[in-house]
Amino acid sequence: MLKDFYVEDALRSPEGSEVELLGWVRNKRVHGGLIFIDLRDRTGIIQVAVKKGQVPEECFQAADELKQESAIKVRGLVRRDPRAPNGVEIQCKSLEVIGQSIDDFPIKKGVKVKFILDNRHLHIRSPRVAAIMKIRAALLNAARKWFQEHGFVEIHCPSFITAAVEGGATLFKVDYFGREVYLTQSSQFYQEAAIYSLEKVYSIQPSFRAELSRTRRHLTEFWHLEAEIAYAELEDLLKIIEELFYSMVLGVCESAQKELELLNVKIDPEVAKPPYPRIKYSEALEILRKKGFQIEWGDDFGADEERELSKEFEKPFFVTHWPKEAKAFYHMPDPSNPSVCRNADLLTPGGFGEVVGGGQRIHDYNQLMERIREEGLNPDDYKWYLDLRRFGPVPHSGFGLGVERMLWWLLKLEHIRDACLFPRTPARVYP
Ligand code: NSS
Repeated sequence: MLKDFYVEDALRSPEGSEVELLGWVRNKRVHGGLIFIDLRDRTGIIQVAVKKGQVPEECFQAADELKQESAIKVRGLVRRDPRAPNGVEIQCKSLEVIGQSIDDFPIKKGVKVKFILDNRHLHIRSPRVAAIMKIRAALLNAARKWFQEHGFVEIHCPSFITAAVEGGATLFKVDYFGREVYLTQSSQFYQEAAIYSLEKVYSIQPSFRAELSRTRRHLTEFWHLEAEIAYAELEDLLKIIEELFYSMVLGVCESAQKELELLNVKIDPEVAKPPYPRIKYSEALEILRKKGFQIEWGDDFGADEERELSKEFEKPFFVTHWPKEAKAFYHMPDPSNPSVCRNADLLTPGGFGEVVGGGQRIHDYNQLMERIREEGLNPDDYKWYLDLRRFGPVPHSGFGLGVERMLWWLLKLEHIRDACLFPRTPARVYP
């Protein structure tokens, strides 16, 4: 029983044609001898009318007893009817129960957020969640297409690691056969190793952060789209990021129109059209101080600062040249002003904030060693990473984009967890 006919096909079928549909009962309304079933599948919802006398009695009985989310097979005739949702109704000729729901479906209107999250495995059947997941897939399809067209090789990196990429404070510890290792925060270091053979690489895989921040934009496990490019300097990198970002937004607009409509989200791709404004950290600091933030030179921006700063912009924008102390040790100090680095964050407008972090890496062995020592890190922990600077180092740059962060902004989601099928936050590892 391989399914090859869907609700969207039925909606397009000519008046009077006979169709067979497999789906789930989204909703049921009984009006005496007439039962309306909203049948749901991956492509949409269609109304099925089951009329006493027009179907075998056992089918009518089965329809009458159906509970929400039962799986059914329906055969019937396509009828245009302006009263039906979508303007089409199936006049049922036969109905078969494939999988019975043995209880009342627990997800109902008015239930609490916690209850919905505890029942995420059932809640994801909602058309809204399905639409978000399809848009998420469209976003990554567009990214892969862009990378392929630009000569990047997709690689896959380990998740068990032995030393921090983005600082020790957010490392998840894992007992690895009695040895303490960590879950990776970023594939960057492996990508840096890979460019010495593949030159332009990208990966899309989970990263982990033991961040106790209960904000609308932090997950403990998120999907990280990262790329690393040999010979690229900061300016080259910013162009790559904005071109990729734009093509991802365009990709969603082109291939997920139906889903955007379902979510009632309108995206104007012009918003994401390069070039993006670029401001230096020092300028961002000025803006924030004028807005009343008491923020010291060298501080990284928190959620509040990012939100307020990003309200000043209509387009995604880069904040470049961050002080050394605000970011990780691997960022290349700017030769013309070594207190800042050749790095950049991309922030989205309208209060959403950082979506991409990246920059040019230190490729000189001694300079990297000096920064590792300066940060009080143990060079032994970074032995293989330092090794990359011992054999033919070249300038290179890269970035990481938070997939859920981008969706959060693009779809103006209430919370970043809405961008995940099964979100992981400090309070949630179930289901
Ligand atoms: O810490 S980042 O800013 N940068 C890196 O990890 C680099 N090592 C990436 C690289 O250059 N290859 O994280 C990058 C992005 C950041 O802009 C967010 O969009 C996302 O990863 N990110 C997160 N998303 C959701 N939840 C959490 N906790 C989170 N942390 C980072």
